[in-house]
Amino acid sequence: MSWQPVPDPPSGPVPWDKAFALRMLADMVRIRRMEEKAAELYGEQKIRGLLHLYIGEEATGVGAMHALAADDNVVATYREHGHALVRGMPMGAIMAEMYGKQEGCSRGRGGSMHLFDRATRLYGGNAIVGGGLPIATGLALADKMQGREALTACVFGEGAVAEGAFHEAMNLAALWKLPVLFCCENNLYAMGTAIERSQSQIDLRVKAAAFGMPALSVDGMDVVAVHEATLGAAQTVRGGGGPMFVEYRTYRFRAHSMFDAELYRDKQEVDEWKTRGPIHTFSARLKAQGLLTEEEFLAIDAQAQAEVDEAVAFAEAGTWEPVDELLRDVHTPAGEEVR
Ligand SMILES: Cc1ncc(C[n+]2csc(CCOP(=O)(O)OP(=O)(O)O)c2C)c(N)n1
Ligand SMILES: [Mg+2]
Repeated sequence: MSWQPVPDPPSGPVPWDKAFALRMLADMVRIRRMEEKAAELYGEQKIRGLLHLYIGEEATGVGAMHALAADDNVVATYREHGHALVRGMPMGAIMAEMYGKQEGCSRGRGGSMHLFDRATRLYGGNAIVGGGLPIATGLALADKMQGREALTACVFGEGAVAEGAFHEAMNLAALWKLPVLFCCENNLYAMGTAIERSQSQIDLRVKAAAFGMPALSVDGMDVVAVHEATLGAAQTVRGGGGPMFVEYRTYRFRAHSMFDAELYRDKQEVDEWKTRGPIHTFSARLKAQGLLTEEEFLAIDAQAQAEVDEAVAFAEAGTWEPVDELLRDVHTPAGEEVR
């Protein structure tokens, strides 16, 4: 169990116009409904392999992804369904990928952990903890050398901070002033290991300071705080200020993956964090401000549910890759023996 006290729920005025506020709310609800359905489909063995849900962490992905430009790159982890959706990948392509169908964004060859989309510049989910950091740093180096304006947002969990790749990527990005926005989603656990059991220094901003990199920490359950902080950080990076590190303090409500008995944390801790749930706390703030009615909330929810139903129908109607195509895209030319 984590020793860290659960902060008060996010509150206070929302400094956005109604259309933008509802867009943010709708995207959080879309992720929630899509993933609840994915969990159900996993139980039915329609989705197989590994599946890591983002439920509880939606404010982080939605707030951060909306702070990026269409031309920016995103590198993520295996917990990336939400980021892909907010970046504009059609829900049907995500669902079909999870099903393993050809209509999926990676032709069904990647599955849940390997969503990839050139059109929205999503350079992958990644199954290797810390694996995305060198990729993001390389993309940013390429952009800098080619004089592109874009930045690369690198999303990773706090578990990656213990990896050598984190330190190597942070060092080079800082040394070469590369346009990388390091987005650390600190949900307090790496599988069953609480952060204080794996890190000698749990103030992660200090890690960035070791590389002379500016850093900030933000409430990852508060979509307003996440968005505003990420906008500011992105502006610094884009302006040639070099990389920045942003820690989002968040929490996952579900198990690490579908195989996890959750013996490492008390139900009471999860329940306490649920009082900070990003969807209901943000909705309450909007209602208090007169920016949202219950009818509008129900309409947003119904629309998300309809999108999920459509995505599932798309995946169901999809095609399995023919067995004789399995060697396609494997480095050895088709027809030659693969050793
Ligand atoms: C290099 C490497 N080591 C170990 C694993 C096994 N593993 C998968 S997820 C995970 C925990 C990562 O936690 P964190 O980075 O905090 O991300 P979260 O799952 O909390 O989003 C581990 C250790 C792996 N996939 N890659
Ligand atoms: Mg974690």
